[in-house]
Amino acid sequence: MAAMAVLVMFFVAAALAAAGGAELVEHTFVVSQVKLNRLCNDTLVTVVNGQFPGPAIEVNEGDSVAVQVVNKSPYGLTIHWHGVKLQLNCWADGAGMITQCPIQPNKNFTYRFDVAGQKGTLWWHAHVGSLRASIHGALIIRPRSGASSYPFPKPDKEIPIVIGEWWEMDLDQLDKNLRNGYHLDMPRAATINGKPGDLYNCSGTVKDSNIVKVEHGKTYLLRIVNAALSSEYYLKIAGHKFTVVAADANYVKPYITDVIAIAPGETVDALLVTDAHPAGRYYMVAKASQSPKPVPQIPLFITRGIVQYSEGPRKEEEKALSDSSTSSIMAPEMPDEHDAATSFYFHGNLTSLQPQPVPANVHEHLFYALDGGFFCRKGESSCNNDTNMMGMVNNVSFQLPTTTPLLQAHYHGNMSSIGTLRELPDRAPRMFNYSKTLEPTSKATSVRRLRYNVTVEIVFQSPVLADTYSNPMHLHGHDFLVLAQGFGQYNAETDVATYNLLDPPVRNTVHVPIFGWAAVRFVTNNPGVWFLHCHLGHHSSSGMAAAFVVENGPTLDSTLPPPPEDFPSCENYNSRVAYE
Ligand SMILES: *[C@@H]1O[C@H](CO)[C@@H](O)[C@H](O)[C@H]1NC(C)=O
Ligand SMILES: *[C@@H]1O[C@H](CO)[C@@H](O)[C@H](O)[C@H]1NC(C)=O
Ligand SMILES: *[C@@H]1O[C@H](CO)[C@@H](O)[C@H](O)[C@H]1NC(C)=O
Ligand SMILES: *[C@@H]1O[C@H](CO)[C@@H](O)[C@H](O)[C@H]1NC(C)=O
Ligand SMILES: *[C@@H]1O[C@H](CO)[C@@H](O)[C@H](O)[C@H]1NC(C)=O
Ligand SMILES: *[C@@H]1O[C@H](CO)[C@@H](O)[C@H](O)[C@H]1NC(C)=O
Ligand SMILES: *[C@@H]1O[C@H](CO)[C@@H](O)[C@H](O)[C@H]1NC(C)=O
Ligand SMILES: *[C@@H]1O[C@H](CO)[C@@H](O)[C@H](O)[C@H]1NC(C)=O
Ligand SMILES: *[C@@H]1O[C@H](CO)[C@@H](O)[C@H](O)[C@H]1NC(C)=O
Ligand SMILES: [Cu+2]
Repeated sequence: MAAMAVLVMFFVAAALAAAGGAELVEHTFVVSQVKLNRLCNDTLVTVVNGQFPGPAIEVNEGDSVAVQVVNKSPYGLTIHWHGVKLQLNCWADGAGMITQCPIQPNKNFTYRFDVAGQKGTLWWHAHVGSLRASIHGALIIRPRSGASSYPFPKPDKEIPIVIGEWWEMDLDQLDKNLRNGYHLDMPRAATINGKPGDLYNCSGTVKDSNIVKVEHGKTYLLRIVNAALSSEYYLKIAGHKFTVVAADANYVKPYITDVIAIAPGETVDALLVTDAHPAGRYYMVAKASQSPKPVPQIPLFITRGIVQYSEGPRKEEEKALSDSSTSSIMAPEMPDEHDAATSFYFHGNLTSLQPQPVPANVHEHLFYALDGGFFCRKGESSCNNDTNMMGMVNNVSFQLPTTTPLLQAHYHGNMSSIGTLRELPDRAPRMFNYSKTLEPTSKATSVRRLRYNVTVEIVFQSPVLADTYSNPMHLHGHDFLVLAQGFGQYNAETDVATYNLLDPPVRNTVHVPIFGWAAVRFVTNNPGVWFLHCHLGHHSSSGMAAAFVVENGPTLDSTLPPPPEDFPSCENYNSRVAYE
């Protein structure tokens, strides 16, 4: 009888698995400091499970995820599930001092969340200070019914491509510097899947490159993440084209291109058909873009790996090649690092695979000017200085609360206990016009309250005159419909006519072009406190950010439940003063 029951149970379980029943995907992330060798140097880095990048989380849509984060590092930390919608689960968002106090050294916490209504590539990363530069990995969401239901040719293999940076400096110190307006720290190298590639000094060999092994005549799905702090990248593979099929875990109409533009926080899924000469070897190159002169130039960051056909050079040859000769490898011609148009057009060419239900009735019109201003430190007389430059939105430079996370204060109805709180204005006091001189700004924990189930339109404006970057603006807990983008100053009268109200791309990170603007809409369907910030490290850490407080709706299923019982305690916690 018991044996029978076990047998029945077994068949039930097997049937569920075959039908693709939702599963619990479990991981343990041990965060610790290890020495990793890059650029001929052993460097102490803070990573998950000893790996850089960290492990990929792979789920089927509808699965639940439980990640136990065991903090063996000397830093307080949180992990954020970048782009996961976390419906009614803001507590799991892992935004340091927005949703939770950091998990303290020698403590652990298990994040629990469901992945529903999204398919493609997302990622996870630390969300305290600048630790995400080394603490990150891919989060891969396949359709419930398997790879055969992709709306594009079934790939023979899937390959994560994580673009990142190799920092030799202490990332905690880096964040302190950024929060103080000091923006000159730079990574030592750019990386693909953690490898700097053969262009870097004290490297120069193929073994330091990410090698993608392929067979001729196959289709590969590249799951590309920009996990870098400092730069947007152009990605190319010599002799090959990409077909972009998804961005930020939302399908797009297949778009064929030989170059992918990807800003920090963005993800792109692209098919690669291996139809080049099988005896060849091809560089995969990621090149950072940067602001035009006269903005002070950063070093040029280029990392490259190799796409290697199985029919290509064999073992004996490989050894010789790894020693020196890379001349036989075909290199792509890259866009200029100042080329902003290629990125603009790449983003402009993405449309949703399916028509989108774009809400027509906008309840809240917000205009957010993204910019920099200078802030006077205590006791400083002359502070109109590049080294005092802070990121800001509508002339407020965001400051994290120091003792109570915003979500906790909101949940307990005592937001007013956050001494630095301020309501973010809906528009810029006037259009900023920084040509040469910076203007003063102030710091505050700027929030915008939003009722549940309202349609919000935001026009993000980058500065049009000087000292500027493109700004990849990322919203937690919601996806945006990206309706339009343009160069120059947004003009409400004429630019509305360019809105794509049919099939706009759906993204968690909107690329606001350099010298330009972008317009997005979203519906506040997820109560909680959701961080909105630029994903460039030097912008977000120095204050180009704000928080949306989305109120509860009228029903139980539009009400944020209480926090998990084992939620990280804030007891005795006082983050170092945000501005020193
Ligand atoms: C090795 O890394 C340390 C920091 O970890 C740095 O100070 C030093 O300059 C590096 N050495 C080389 C040769 O790059
Ligand atoms: C996680 O924390 C709990 C409570 O402090 C402790 O009992 C447990 O041993 C910890 N687990 C690990 C793997 O550190
Ligand atoms: C590599 O080293 C050479 C010789 O020391 C130097 O001239 C060159 O600038 C270095 N290149 C980089 C990218 O550091
Ligand atoms: C799409 O890309 C092409 C080629 O770069 C460009 O000419 C075109 O303007 C782009 N379309 C949009 C809507 O950005
Ligand atoms: C800016 O500040 C730095 C560091 O405090 C100082 O060395 C520099 O002289 C200042 N520049 C100007 C133009 O005031
Ligand atoms: C906020 O409210 C909660 C619950 O009423 C209370 O425990 C907590 O002490 C309050 N915090 C502050 C900073 O007032
Ligand atoms: C911005 O600066 C330009 C050039 O200095 C000037 O012509 C223009 O009037 C300024 N605009 C505003 C709104 O201040
Ligand atoms: C921005 O804020 C600062 C500090 O409050 C203030 O001095 C400045 O006038 C503001 N700028 C504008 C354009 O309103
Ligand atoms: C949200 O508001 C719309 C009208 O704007 C209404 O049709 C819809 O039922 C509301 N949804 C929820 C979940 O309250
Ligand atoms: Cu920015």
